[in-house]
Amino acid sequence: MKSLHLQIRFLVPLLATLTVAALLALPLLDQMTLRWFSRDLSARGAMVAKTLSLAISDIEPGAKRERLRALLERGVLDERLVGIAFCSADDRQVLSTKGFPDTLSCKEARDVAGQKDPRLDLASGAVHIGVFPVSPQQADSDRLVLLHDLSLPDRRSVDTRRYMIIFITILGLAIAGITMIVAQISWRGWVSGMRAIMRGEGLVRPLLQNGGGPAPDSAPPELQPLEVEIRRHLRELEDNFYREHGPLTPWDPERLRGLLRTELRGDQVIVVSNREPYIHLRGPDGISVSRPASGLVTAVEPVMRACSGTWIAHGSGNADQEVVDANDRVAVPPDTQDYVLRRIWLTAEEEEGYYQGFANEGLWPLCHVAHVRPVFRESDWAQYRAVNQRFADAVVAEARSDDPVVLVQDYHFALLPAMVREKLPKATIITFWHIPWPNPESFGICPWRRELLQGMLGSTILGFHTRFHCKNFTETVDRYLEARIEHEHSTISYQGEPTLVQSYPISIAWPTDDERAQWPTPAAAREAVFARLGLAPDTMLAVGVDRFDYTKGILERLHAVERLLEKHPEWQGRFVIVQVAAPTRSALDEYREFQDRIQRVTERINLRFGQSGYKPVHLLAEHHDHAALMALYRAADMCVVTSLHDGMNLVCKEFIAARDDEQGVLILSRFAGAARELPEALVINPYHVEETTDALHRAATMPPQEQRERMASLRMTVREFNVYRWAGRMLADAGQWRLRERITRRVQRRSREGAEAMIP
Ligand code: GDG
Repeated sequence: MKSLHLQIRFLVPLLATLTVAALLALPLLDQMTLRWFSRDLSARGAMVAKTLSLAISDIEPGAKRERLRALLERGVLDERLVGIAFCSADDRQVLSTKGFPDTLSCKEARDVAGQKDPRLDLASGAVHIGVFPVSPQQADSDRLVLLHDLSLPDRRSVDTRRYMIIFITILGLAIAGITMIVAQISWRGWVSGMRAIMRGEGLVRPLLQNGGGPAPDSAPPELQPLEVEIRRHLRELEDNFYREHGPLTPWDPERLRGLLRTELRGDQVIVVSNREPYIHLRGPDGISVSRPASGLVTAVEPVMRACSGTWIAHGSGNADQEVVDANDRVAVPPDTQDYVLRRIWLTAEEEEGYYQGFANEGLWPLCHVAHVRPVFRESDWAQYRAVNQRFADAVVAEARSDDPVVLVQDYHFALLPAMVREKLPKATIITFWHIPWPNPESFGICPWRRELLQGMLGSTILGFHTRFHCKNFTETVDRYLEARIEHEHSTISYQGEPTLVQSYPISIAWPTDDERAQWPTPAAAREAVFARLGLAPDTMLAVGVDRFDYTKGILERLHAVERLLEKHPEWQGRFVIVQVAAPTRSALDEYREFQDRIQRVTERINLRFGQSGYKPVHLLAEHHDHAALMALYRAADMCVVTSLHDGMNLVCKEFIAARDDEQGVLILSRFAGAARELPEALVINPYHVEETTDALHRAATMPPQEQRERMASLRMTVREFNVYRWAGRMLADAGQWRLRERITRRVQRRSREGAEAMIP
């Protein structure tokens, strides 16, 4: 019914258009028909006149008048001729036939005949007048005037008009009928096509199937552009919804706690790391608490807050011993006391050998392959083994059951998993390697490569940031140990004990609404930062936040800034990079030399491009508190991460989380694990100074709308792939593993009991 209504609405204008066209066309058609007839009559008249002229020339002069009359009377026997007159050269009528009107003179006839339409309306009807010379060769020839009846053409014209109206009406009705049928069919197709699209059939189905041919039930071709358009709009709506609301079941502390309650049944969680999450320091005003600059701490702390376990770490603060209890424990964080920090004390020799020596001079450069030679000393290795054992003993001492969940953090404890496994065979040991894992050849230069691999394979689960690192590790084991590798299940079985090797990209805790409420607005942050650093209001501000480490690509970053000022002089006086370089490992020569070098390069660039009140590089080589970092992130126009090699890099994720105004550009090294998750950043090769320079320029000139698009997308990723997901996925895998272990043990026990019962 609805479609009929629609079609009538469509047909009425169509019929109206046809009627108007017919009304306009008919007079034209009339005129045209009459013109044809007129031309036809002229030709016909000429022929009759010629015949008569020949006959007239044969008449003898004596019999002329009578013979002429008889000739003309014979001529008018033709039904279409009304009358004929014979006129002399001086327009005198010599004689005329009966039908020739008396009122029509030769002169008038000649005048009418000379017109375009030689038509004359008489009382008896309309006539066509033709005037023809009897002897065309003579200038003063006598003339014949022929009057043709025009009623016939008029009648024909009326007939033509009637036929035309009938024809146009039939044509109109036929067009309308066909249109109705086609419209009916297309309308049904459209409606069903649109319904299919709205149901999502045309949207979720792949458009191409079977080697590139269209999907058999894809939308009809005329609907495909519409389908593409609807698909795009729906995707945009979906994206906006997703951006605003996040995933339907987001990973947050509550979900993580739920997982610990259900999948791990509240089992004890013990974290082991070198760096402690809180450092107690004695200063002139008494004891204060500080948070170290460490990606590991940034990531693991929120997880511990959620699961209330025990964190075992090296007590490195000068007031640490003063605040612990008799078992070297202290509840942290100071305000909420969510979990227990168990501190391990290291002697100066232990710290030097295990931490500075083997871990930081050996394993750190070994795994980063950042063109700094690893140093391996026998004495460092001995300390490394001893300290790993001390921490392993502490884990055993802290365990309240024989099967705790132990989270081992980083390259400082490669040997610890096997050591704990020896004492607590049923423990679930999850080791997470926060730094990259190199290829087998690079790792092979370590004299104790086999021992390190054996130690790590004491883990139940071994996690890296990226699949690429997992692959490198598996290949390294394949190269140096006798182990069974099952690529399909991502497991390595060494001496009959399986280890799951998986990638778990680490992240940050997404800021809560309460946290965000404490933040200054970007404008206020900018004002404060600009005032503190004495920057001009039109400054284009880039920030870098790193530990002062040679792997972070700080030198390459400075070279790119220098090149930018050379290549684009318009930025001189306006482009500023603020580089936070938190002091780290300064006891090591390699670090001291690197840090000195950065100081020198900074001074050189500032000397070269600085002006009164302007220096392009602000190197802040000191530890900043969290609020100061937030202010910088929010004040900046761009954040620059140029690591030469980085397991993940959390600074880029912190910058993204800080930009709830969806402004600011992230420049990110492709050698940071984060680059695999954050392609909307400007991804660069930090070794290529020109490329980084161009990225700085592009970031500085990027329109706000593009910044918004990129930042919104980055924020969506970091919010969803947060640190609770990182921990949750590892703990969920651990939970499944424990379930399988329990079932296997039950099955084995029952079959053993069954076998014993069989013995008489
Ligand atoms: C390792 C891997 C991986 C820096 N300066 C200050 C400060 N920081 C904080 C940052 C950030 C953290 O330190 C650095 O994290 P990164 O991830 O960049 O780097 P690493 O410390 O090298 O961490 C790395 C990480 O482990 C986690 O697995 O991503 O690839 O190398 O959170 O904000 N914090 C404070 N003051 C500073 O001056 N408070």
